Amino acid sequence: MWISILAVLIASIPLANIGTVSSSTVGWIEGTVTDPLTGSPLVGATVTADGHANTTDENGNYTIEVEAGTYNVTASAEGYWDKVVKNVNVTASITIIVNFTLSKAVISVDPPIKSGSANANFMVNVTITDVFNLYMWEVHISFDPDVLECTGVLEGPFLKSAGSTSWSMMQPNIDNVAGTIKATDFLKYYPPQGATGNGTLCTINFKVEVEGKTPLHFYKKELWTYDGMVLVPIELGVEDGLFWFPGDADINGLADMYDFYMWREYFGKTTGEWPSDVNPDFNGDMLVDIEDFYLWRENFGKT
Ligand SMILES: [Ca+2]
Ligand SMILES: [Ca+2]
Repeated sequence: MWISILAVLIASIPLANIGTVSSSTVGWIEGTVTDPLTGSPLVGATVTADGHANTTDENGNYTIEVEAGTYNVTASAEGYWDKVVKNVNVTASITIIVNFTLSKAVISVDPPIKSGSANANFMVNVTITDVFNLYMWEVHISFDPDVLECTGVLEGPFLKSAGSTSWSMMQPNIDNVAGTIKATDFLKYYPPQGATGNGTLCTINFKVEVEGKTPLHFYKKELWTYDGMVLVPIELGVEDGLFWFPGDADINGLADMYDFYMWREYFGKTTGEWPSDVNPDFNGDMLVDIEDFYLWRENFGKT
């Protein structure tokens, strides 16, 4: 199912090039590199074909001259994930078109850091940003089952904004012994457009077993778009989440006075109003208040 990329390989003979052929063994790879979300050409993107490289012009176009043969062609641009088209077959005197749309999608846990006291319940979202035409996703997340118990996974609004989904027939697999959550969802009837932009794929509910630390780690994350024939993987970045012991607002491994200062700085604030790499909300109720101070005091000196 991954060979769909052949769909974008359209061979053509450019008449303009015929007069310039210096060797009958030379052919060309050319195409455009664009941002799928805006449709804009990417200027100055680098395209390489096994050592031969060129950059895109102001219209996002590139040409690479190579000896006839088979090449892996890679496009890269700052702020985007590299994309590789494998086994591009170049024939002498022929131009083969390889167009790229580059992804900058990132999957993450939101909020990225949570803490909570024993028996507290909290939820985190699995969110996606900057995705284009999403049709299917699958994520596997691991956690320490001594620290957390997963009590449920709910479908988010993002994918179903594009059409009917498979969620009700593909129940998430939750294993509180191994500490794993496996969830997947796809657009059942392949509508003309998938889901584009930013949104929540699913919401995960946890119960705190004991105050402790565990990453919420994506050990598998795959997104697919649909090219009219088959599903095609979308390149993406990933940001794991973190469950952390209460009292350590600056996440340096120790609950001390600096964490109190941070708690005081964000007192009265709600989730989103403090930086994503700190956590002054020790009980995980999305608000920094006096309850969090009591937890800090209780945990003072802990590592
Ligand atoms: Ca600290
Ligand atoms: Ca709180």
